[in-house]
Amino acid sequence: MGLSQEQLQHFKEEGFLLIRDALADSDLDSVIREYEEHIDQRARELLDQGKLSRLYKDQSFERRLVCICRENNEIYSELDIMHLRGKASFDFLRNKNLMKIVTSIVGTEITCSPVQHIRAKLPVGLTPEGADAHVAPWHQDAGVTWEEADPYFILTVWIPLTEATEKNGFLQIIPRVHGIGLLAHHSKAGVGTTIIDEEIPPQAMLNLPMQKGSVLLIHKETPHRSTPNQSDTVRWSMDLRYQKTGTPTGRPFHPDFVVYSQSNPGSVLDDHEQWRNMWIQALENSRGVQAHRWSQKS
Ligand SMILES: O=C(O)CCC(=O)C(=O)O
Ligand SMILES: [Fe+2]
Repeated sequence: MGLSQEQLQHFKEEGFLLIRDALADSDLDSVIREYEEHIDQRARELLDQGKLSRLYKDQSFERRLVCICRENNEIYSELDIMHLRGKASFDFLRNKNLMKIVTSIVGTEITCSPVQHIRAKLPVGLTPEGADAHVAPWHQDAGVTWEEADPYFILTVWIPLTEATEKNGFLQIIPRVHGIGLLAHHSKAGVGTTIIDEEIPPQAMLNLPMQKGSVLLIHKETPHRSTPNQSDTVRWSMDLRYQKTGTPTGRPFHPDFVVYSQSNPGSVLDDHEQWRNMWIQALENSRGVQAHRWSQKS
């Protein structure tokens, strides 16, 4: 089912919409399985290379990566969507239940932005180099693209694969301030792209704990951040972005593609191999490109 008038109104007024039970396990489990299989295969390789003492096979999806990374964290950097580039993850980008939601807001001609992530947020202190790209400081998603995308609407869809709580690093947002345009951000060393202190809106923030199956829609001008993971499990999530076909993504050096089209269904990219190759080439050709527009100030 698409969104109700009430839900659309909520998104319009609040700059976000949390939809509980939007997805079933059957929508998400193939992605989870893909990640479990990769982690299993890599754990075997690390064991063979003498870099891991045991496989931790009895551990859950939320826990196994933590056990492995405590001994050796080289798997961690391979896990984001553009690095693993798995078929189940690619197929999920045009998942039917997801598309019903996205068409309600974006319309029936939809491009999938390359600003897309699968995040295995590890407990504090376990990530390579001690910094964590998955702990996001206050920002608007409008602030992490190039200027070319500024005039256009882009929908962020945030999807937990396991529960997201205050303890393991959930999202916090400042609702009802979208419409203010793009706030000044800067790139802060060791923190990432963030709204400058003086521009952080004074309005109250909202905590958004979420269960597997829920979907969060965020307007690109809605400020949000995510908290560090203080638990002993992984906070697994996906964040995807969709926009009207023909509008620039703000990441011209990374691959976008048509994910839904009523007028020209044949234009939808459903060839996993092609998507995979597009990412491989783009990552190769875009080395050194500054993905965010803000340069480092402090
Ligand atoms: O998943 C997180 O912790 C941060 C996500 C975020 O900022 C986003 O999805 O736009
Ligand atoms: Fe964000």
